[in-house]
This record gives sequence, structure tokens and C-alpha cells, in this order.
Amino acid sequence: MTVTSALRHLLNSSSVARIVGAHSPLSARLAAEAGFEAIWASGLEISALAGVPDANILSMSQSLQAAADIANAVDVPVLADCDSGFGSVNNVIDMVHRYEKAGIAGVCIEDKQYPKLNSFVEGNQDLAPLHDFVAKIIAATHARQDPDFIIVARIEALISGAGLDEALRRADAYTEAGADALLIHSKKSSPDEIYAFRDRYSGKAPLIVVPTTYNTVTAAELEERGFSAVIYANHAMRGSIVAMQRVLEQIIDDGTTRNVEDQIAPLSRVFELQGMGEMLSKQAHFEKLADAQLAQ
Ligand code: SPV
Ligand code: MG
Repeated sequence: MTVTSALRHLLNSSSVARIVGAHSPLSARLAAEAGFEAIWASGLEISALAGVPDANILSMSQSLQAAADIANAVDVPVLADCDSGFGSVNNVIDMVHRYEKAGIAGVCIEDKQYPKLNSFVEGNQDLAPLHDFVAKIIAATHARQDPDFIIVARIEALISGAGLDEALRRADAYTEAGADALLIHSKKSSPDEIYAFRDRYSGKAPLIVVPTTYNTVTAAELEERGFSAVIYANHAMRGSIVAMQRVLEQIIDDGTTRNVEDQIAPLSRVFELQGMGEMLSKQAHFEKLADAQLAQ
């Protein structure tokens, strides 16, 4: 099965797909190992890794390189966060060509202006005109070569304060434009507005949610309500920040690394995650083949 058809299958099956944010091949490998069915190449995480705000400071090429490196490291499909499409309709076309060629299973674009600002930051969360974003979705569906390559349309109407009716109007327009799935985003501490959207959306596109603020919801509850996927967008990164900070402070405080040994992965685990064993066995294998050939 290709990664594109795998992601399509995950989004269209009746169970909720558990997708998790990653910013690096290493974090993506940990996610796949933990059992997540797909990876979200998160703009927030990839920007944070680079030490810059999540506001289109990174270029399309930098975002693509990060997502491509992630896709190269795991077998599970990667859904790439492509912000508002890095510009106009023509940026979206170029973006789809490049992301598809890089082995990424799908892209998600959101209906905000370029440059976008992270949805949880106070500031310009203005929506793109409906017409402009519908054109981007249609363009994206025309640009893909593989019909299974996934185009997710992300609705920011609830984030921008435009309300539920506007979110539904956009959901219908994006569904008709050919989006393979809709991501309905919310920054509320309760899932009520997401549930209200679910109840009123009568279209057929699979629905994806990102319960960063309404964090008491469970995957089982979302599945029961008919959502197709949940994205835990940034949790591994936030966990790693706390873990790194704790270890670093302890080394400074203690003047030795002795006391952090029980909080850090052994080097053997690092070797395992970077494929050291596999590399050494390939080396031995091909040297043996060379020996066999030269002995003839
Ligand atoms: C991301 O992970 O970059 C996202 C999700 O787009 S959010 O940060 O909630 O906007
Ligand atoms: Mg993002």
C-alpha cells in the first residue's frame, strides 16, 4: 500500500485515526513506534525546532525539507501542515507538486491570510476570502498526480471569531471544491463548538480535530461522535522541552552528569533509533557479497 492510499484509508475508515505532531525524523520514529497511525509534520513544532515563531518565518522549502526528512524516516503516512499554502494559488500548485514528489501522503492548508500566525496567538487571525481559498483547494486537487494524495482543508472560522455558521458555509464550499477531509480547528477549552459543528455538518468529508485546548476529550469519544482523525499536534515536543530542561538544569546544579543517568536514554537506544545496527549489518552484507565475487 502506498502512503497516500494508507492515509486515505485511515481518514475514510470508521475508527478515529490517531495522528501526532513531529518536528524531526527522530520524533517521528518515536511516534510510529508508540503506535500512532500517521504523523503531522507540524508547522509549530518545525518552527520551534528552528527557533523561530510559527508565522511563515520558515520558507516553503525549509518546511518541505523538514517534512520530507520525516517521511523518509518512517513507514507511516505523513500529513504535512502547509499553513495557508505559502502564498497564492500558484504557490499552492507548486507546493503540491513538491510535497507529493517528496513522498508525503498529504497536505493541509488553512483558510487564513499569508503570512499566517499560529492559531493560539493573539493577533491577526483574519480569514482569507472564501473565493480565494476555494480556488486554492481546487488548484491543489488539480495539481496532484496521484489521485490518492490527500488535500485537507482547514477551517479557521471558529479561531477567528467568525462563528459556526461561517465555519459550516466554508465546510460546504471546501467539500464541494474537492477537499478530501476538513480540519475544524477550535481554541475553546471545551469541545462543545466542535460537537455543534459535527452535528450540523451534513457533508461527507472526513472531519479532523486538534484537541490542544479541549484536552479532556478521548479518542473513543471522538470516534463515537463520528470524527475521522485526531491530531495531537505538539505534545511530544512539549514533553521533550520539559525533559531537556530538567536534565540541563540538573547538570548545571550538580556539576556532574551522574545524577541524570536515570533520566536519559542509554546510548544503545540512540543507536537503535538512528538505525546503527541496520547500517552495520548492511555494511557486513555487502562486503560479504564483494568477497564472494572477488573469490570467484
Ligand atoms: C501546528 O501544529 O502547527 C498546527 C496546529 O497548525 S496549531 O498549532 O494548533 O495551530
Ligand atoms: Mg500549523
